[in-house]
Amino acid sequence: MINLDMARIFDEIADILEVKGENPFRIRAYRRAARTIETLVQDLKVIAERGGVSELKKIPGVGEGIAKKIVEIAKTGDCKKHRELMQEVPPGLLELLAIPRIGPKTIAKLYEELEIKSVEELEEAAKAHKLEALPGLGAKVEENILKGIEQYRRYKGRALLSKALPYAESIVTELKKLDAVDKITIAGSLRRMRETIGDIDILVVSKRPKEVMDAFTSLDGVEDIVAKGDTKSSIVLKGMDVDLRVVDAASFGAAAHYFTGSKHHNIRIRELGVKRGLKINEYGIFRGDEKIGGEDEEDVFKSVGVAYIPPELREDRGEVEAAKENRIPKLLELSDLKGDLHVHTKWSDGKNSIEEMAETAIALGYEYIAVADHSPAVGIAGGMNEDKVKKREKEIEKVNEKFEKEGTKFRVLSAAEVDIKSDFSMDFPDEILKSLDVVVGAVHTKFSQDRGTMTERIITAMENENVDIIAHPTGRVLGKRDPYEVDMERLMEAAKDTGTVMELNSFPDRLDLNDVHCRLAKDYGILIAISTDAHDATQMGAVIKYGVATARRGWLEAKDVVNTRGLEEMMRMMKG
Ligand code: DGT
Ligand code: CA
Ligand code: CA
Repeated sequence: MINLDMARIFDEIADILEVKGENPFRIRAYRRAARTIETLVQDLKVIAERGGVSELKKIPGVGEGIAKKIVEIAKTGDCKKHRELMQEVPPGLLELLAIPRIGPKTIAKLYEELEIKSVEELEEAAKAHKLEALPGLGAKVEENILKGIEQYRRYKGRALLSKALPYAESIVTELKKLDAVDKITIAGSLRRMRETIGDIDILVVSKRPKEVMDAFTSLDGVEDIVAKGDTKSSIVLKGMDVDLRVVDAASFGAAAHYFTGSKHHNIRIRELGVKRGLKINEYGIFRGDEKIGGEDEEDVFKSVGVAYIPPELREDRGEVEAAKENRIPKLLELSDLKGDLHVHTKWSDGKNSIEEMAETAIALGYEYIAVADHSPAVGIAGGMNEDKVKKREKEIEKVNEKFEKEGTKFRVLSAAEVDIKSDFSMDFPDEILKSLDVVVGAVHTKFSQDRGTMTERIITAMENENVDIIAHPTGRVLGKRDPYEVDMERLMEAAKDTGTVMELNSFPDRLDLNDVHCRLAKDYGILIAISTDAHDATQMGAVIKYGVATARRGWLEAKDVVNTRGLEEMMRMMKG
């Protein structure tokens, strides 16, 4: 049972209570607990076993009732309240909650009146115009529900950062062309660079909002105009919801802060304001009726006496306290990186040759790449046998000689992404591992092993003196595959003990380690390698920014990341 599963149970309880129309305070309590638990680095089960209810209650958002349930789940793997509630509603009904534009009250009504309990039944009823007749619904709602279902199906609620960011950037580019736009910024979760994005938020300063809104609602790719007003409009663009707000120049900073969020971060800042007799909202900073600031975002932080907090940190994970004490880290920048320690070539499942990958890396300003082609066990990925490794070595040497002759300061490191097999052995014998400059160990099979076994499996790999880096340590693929169960704290301890580096895989559907794990790694004093896992040359430059963003969200500084070092220093920091 991992924290995420506990969070899911509390979310489901909240969902059902919501459909049943129960007390909103209770619903909110479950949701709040779920959000906290999701991002908690410590293992809840361990806390429950060690300290019980009293220890659990120290976690923000966890009260007596929820603490008891956590203890129950930790002990039995199950929660009675959850089980009982689940029996009260048909399973499909909860899925309906994930459909945009339809709320729990409507869902409850549709269930009572028409016995609608699945997305399919809802779609059928809406198409047959059965909803129109119900009190309080009507044709417009019906139409909205159908659009909502379509959207839900295509995007299941949240989009990957890598999808939302280019859309948002192109909207900003288009709107910037308008004379009526004085200033424009991305806000919301996208500015915070969360791994998934609910909707895109954009903020504009303009004296002629109508022109801006007209342009916004007629952008290329607009599928629907959900709302159009002078201060706020919402559209659906290529399946994504986009909110645009227009504010006065004098409110821009306050609005940028407010709409960047997160909501919990905002609440913390607002509380600090209240202590100083200030009111802080999206319009500005006020003492009584007098507006004392809000034009620049810095005003907000200054007014409450804290240092500037970069957007990636605004998650109410201790950043406000850190800013108070002037301990905001100097976050990693893309330009700090000097190489990529996990890329593939034609020697396994990559598209490009070693030389092509190297040329691209040089163009990115790197000093080295580690070509980490697959080991044999990963058959579908064209894994290399030992003979191939030796042949590849010759080509690596040739490429390196060429660079040396040219006087290019660049080195291709001979590496492999070696499968950590389910029997805990490595997929190459030690002599091959020893011959490589960098060994990247990774799990590719038997994701279903239990938590203890999976943890031991990876720790055994870390204990091999030839294994330098553990790639994508939880194996998750966002929207496709949940992380396998593993005891992250024990992995971190073992990484520390053995001097093993852990990877932050920059692929936007991996981002593994995630932001919370990166922060944990930093606390443990473990080095992170931010790698791309590029399977073609263009990916190397394209996805690295998502890795850097995730590292920043994990509070990482250049010193916490091994590939910010030059070649010699980086190699000295590796184990084998
Ligand atoms: P998302 O879209 O789900 O990925 O996440 P956000 O953070 O972009 O959330 P969104 O789009 O609902 O709202 C944008 C920002 O507006 C949010 O980060 C903080 C601010 N905000 C929204 N509602 C509230 C609220 O009720 N209270 C406060 N303090 N801020 C709010
Ligand atoms: Ca948003
Ligand atoms: Ca929004």
